[in-house]
Amino acid sequence: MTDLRAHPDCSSVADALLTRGVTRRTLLKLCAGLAAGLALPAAEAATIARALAQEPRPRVLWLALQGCTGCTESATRAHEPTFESLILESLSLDYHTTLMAAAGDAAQSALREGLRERGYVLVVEGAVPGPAGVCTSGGEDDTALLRRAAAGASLILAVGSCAAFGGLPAATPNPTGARGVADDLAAAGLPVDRLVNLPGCPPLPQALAGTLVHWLTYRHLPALDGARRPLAYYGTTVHQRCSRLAHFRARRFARSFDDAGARRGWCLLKLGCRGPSTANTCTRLGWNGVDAYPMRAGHGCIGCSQPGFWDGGGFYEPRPPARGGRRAQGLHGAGAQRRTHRQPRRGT
Ligand code: FSX
Ligand code: SF4
Ligand code: F3S
Repeated sequence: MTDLRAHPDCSSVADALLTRGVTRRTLLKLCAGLAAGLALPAAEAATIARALAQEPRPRVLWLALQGCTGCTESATRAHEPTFESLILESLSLDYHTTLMAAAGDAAQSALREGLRERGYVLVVEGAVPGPAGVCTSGGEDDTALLRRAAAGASLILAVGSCAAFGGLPAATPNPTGARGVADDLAAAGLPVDRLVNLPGCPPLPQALAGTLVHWLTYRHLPALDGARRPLAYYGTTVHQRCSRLAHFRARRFARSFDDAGARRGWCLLKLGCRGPSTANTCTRLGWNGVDAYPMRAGHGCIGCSQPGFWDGGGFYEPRPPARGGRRAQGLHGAGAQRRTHRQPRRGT
């Protein structure tokens, strides 16, 4: 794991990347990739490159609430760094309970220091506990800490389905009263206008790196949907670019995971695939730097980025009859965690 602490000699993200061995040529290529991922015109790659070279590295405070740390693992790709992980490591990551070397009083002091000056990026991983005292860090209630930290943030990223919508910790019977950041801030009467949800269990690192870079470049949030997810990454369903889509359209469905149809790459809808109702970018950008996603590996999408994940029913049950639109649905607010998945119109 690369050292994630601030490098005082590197003033910009580009400086930090160059220090880590990324060449200028590669940097420009990668900015083009980020612009494409953000669905921006190709010419915007130069704007992004300029911002990465000129803007000071943003200070990032990363709170780990009720989660499994899979979001951190996915973002940092500890065993094989990607460009996205290098971007994240090139920020000034001032506090991260899992990754920082400091512990105990030194960690608490880093948090205090980080919170002192407003304007940082607050990344939240994991669901927010409901009743006070359910989870604490350094003696402080996690929910109180989140609200205090949110007050001074210029940008709040709820990373992962747990932080965005409650996710696994909010699954029935939800013993900790877990909920997403938006629901918690709204319940406390705090604004959510600086919040972006990046759901997925875990989310794609490209969505995290791209959203951060967008903010660094333009100093405003990317276009969001009603669930505060960036449209660039969550504006379409994984179904719309699935390698099995032609079979879906031809109504060729595998009936078991080891039948001849499954071996020929037929559609997994009848085996419970939730791709048609799941907003995410897995089939567009791919996992692990390659064109990899669950349906390519022979398993249906389990809807890991949707509100209501995990309580939306068994993963291997065919979904209810078709209704709903091309886009996956998603809302933040009290109803989101109970929302189930919808099916597409025929032929989408
Ligand atoms: Fe949740 Fe993050 Fe799933 Fe895990 O901590 S989104 S359980 S991958 O890692 O919060
Ligand atoms: Fe792919 Fe699932 Fe859509 Fe079939 S239903 S095309 S397997 S995403
Ligand atoms: Fe999750 Fe479905 Fe992508 S299960 S990883 S949203 S294909």
